[in-house]
Amino acid sequence: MKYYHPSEVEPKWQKKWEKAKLFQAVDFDKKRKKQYLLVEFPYPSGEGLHLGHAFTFSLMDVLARQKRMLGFNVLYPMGWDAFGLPTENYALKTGIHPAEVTKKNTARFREQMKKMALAYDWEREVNTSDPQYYKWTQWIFLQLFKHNLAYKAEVPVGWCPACRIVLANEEIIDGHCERCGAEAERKEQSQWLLRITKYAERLVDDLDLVDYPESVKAAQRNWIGRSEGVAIKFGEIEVFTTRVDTIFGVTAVVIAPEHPLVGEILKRHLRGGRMDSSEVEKIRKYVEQAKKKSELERTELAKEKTGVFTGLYCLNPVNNEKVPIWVGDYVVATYGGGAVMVVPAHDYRDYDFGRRGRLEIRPVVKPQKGSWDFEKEAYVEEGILINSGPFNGLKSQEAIKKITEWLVKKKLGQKTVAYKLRDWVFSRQHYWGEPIPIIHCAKCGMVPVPEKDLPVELPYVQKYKPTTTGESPLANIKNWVEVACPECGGAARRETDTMPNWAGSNWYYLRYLDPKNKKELASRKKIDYWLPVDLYLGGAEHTTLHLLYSRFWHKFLNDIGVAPGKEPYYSRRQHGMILAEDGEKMSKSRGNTINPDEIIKKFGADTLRLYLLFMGPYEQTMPWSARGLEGCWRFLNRVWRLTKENVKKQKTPTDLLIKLHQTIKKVSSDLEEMKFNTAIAAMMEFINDWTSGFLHPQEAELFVKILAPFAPHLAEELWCEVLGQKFSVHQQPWPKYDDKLVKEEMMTIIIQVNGKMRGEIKVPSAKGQEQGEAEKIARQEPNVKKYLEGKKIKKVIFVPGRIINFVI
Ligand code: ANZ
Ligand code: ZN
Repeated sequence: MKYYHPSEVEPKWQKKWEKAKLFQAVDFDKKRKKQYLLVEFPYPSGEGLHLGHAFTFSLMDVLARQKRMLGFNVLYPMGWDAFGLPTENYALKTGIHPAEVTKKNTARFREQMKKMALAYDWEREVNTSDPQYYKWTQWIFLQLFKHNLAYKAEVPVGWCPACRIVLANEEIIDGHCERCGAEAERKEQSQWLLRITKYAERLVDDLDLVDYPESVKAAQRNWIGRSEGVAIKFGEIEVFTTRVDTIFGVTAVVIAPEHPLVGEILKRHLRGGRMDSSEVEKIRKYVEQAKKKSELERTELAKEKTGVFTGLYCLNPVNNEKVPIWVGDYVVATYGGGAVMVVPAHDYRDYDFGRRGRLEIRPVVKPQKGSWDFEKEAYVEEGILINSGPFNGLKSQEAIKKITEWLVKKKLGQKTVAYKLRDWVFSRQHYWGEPIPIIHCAKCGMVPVPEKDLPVELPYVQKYKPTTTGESPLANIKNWVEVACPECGGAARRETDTMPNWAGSNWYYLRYLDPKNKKELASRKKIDYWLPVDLYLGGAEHTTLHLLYSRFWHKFLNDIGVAPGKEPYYSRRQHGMILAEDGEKMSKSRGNTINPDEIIKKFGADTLRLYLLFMGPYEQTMPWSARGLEGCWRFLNRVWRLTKENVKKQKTPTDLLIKLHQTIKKVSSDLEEMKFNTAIAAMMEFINDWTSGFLHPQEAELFVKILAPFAPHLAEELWCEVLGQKFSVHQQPWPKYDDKLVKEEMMTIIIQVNGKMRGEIKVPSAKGQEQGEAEKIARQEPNVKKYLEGKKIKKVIFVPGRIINFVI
């Protein structure tokens, strides 16, 4: 064999590993420290494993293997996030049942993962669409329901007319359906909601307990959107402001079209007849139209801030001024009470709203230095108060304190915290999801399905097309929908909505711990042993909500005594994206995708794994390079050849030995920091030195061990077949480097013969200082040897650490 043949070597070891069950995690192992490594589990799409999957899984696989060698009891499990629209859509198109489609797809993924030598503990595989799994997703829902954290309400929801599905906020991208791109509409529909807002504060505060990248924490905080401010009574309207220092500049109060007062105002007008009916009609029309628009259209996408005057006034509590009340759709109904005090001089939105002579622009804060033209633009920074009665001259922060105190004392206001976070719309009107385990009874109302009757299985039917009415397709399945009420035994109907895709992925890290448990979602003892997840690795896209939702569920499960700790994931890291060779995003339509199967076929899985990790720092966006890939292929081949040819049972030259130990040190510390690429670079550098020297078999073994997590097949082949060691290299302890050797610095000494340079040698610093040692090494130098052959040496001049001159 001139070249190493992965197509023969790789399947051979894969089979052996599988048989030997090398990668199982051991519950309750007390001798070793546990290490729970989690990667985001894939959606088993029909396209199979893509390069992005191969990338994440390989990153974690290297860590998992190395941690095992370091003596940890490693749990690195895998499963399938299998519910969701693509499968349902594919099933609708082909007529194959989604469960069948899922089975086929997961089989293919599993196959591909095994080909990549991803060392999972397959005994712990989970599948969110398996009734034995979603039984517990339903169980968690029931607990939420019983704790009043799940409720039904009419809510304005996004609606995709093409997919005929309710869209959650996060599924509407710039006003369009995330999946099909159709323009999203709005409509009111009765939906299940989860009261995540009850956990808003803890979801922010507990970020201090976890090790996430700052950007990830910021995204969590941002989504939750916590603001500290004051709720102030302007007569019967309560407004929320974060800038109470601007209260003397208020020239209107604007309430959201959904504000309860709007209906009241309309009624009052009709009764009192103070306003003529066309004016009243104008208000009614405005309110109706606003309700049709999405929040985005009303706020960020709106060209200008619109509104109508209600004809009524309220009082500004600080100066008893009459303030006109307007209705404006830029005010969000669900935030801060749905009413704002308008300060056109100091807020961009208010400035825009008050422009065109609608409202007076009254400056009440001026910059500390310089002047400002309030007619041209709002001054939104803090500054010094003016036109503010007794508070004139105060700095904004002091004024906020003083005015708040005053309002609180007079009972006209109170400190509050507002959150942007809303309750989570938790129902979908689709077939391929977890049925919500509730029964509607005319007499008893909403009755939870008794726990003994879980799971509520999806009926296995052929017709699961979404209905055009917006109802779930399950509503059409009569013999499934119609049930006896668990409480009164009367005729009742099942809830026909299903859960969103997020549900199953909210808690899968728990089910891995005890995937076959029939009595509980997982045994508490096992959960206590393994949690928290030590490292959670995933992509940077679409993770904000997944993290938020699963943190929420974990906190709830902690509250009801199911799981320990406040947070599920102790640390989180996010990998970057691999771009196509042309620097663009890989996409089927561009035709620039790289298929991992083809790479494996040509170069083997080891080369693919190695290259994915070698491309650059894992958290960066990096373009694929065929040349880089080939470089890794050549590297592995050189390792293969060197292990066969440059290993001898003789003392390894000191400089090579030093280099080896330095490499072990570098790879060890780099892996601790997930610097995969520099670890690989260090190994590449090492084999350059190895090419010009021989390693003792014992030292060659050390190198094979540190290569093992990266190139598991080749390492096993070298370990067992070339070095003749016992299966398996993956059960060896991670090598320790010799500290003395690592610290040993090498120096270069120039060798001269009669003052002319004839060569140079590299020696450990200690030896380079000492004539005897250095001279011995220098005489061995082939070129120098030639000049000294048969000559009589008259004198040796030695300059420690620099020169040896043989005078002949
Ligand atoms: C007066 C004011 C003056 C404001 C000023 C700001 C600057 P954050 O920081 O995002 O929490 N606001 C309050 N409720 C609102 C609602 N339901 N819809 C739209 N806007 C609302 O923003 C808080 C500020 O947003 C509040 O402070 C209020 O405007 C506005 F120079 O009050 B401010
Ligand atoms: Zn009943």
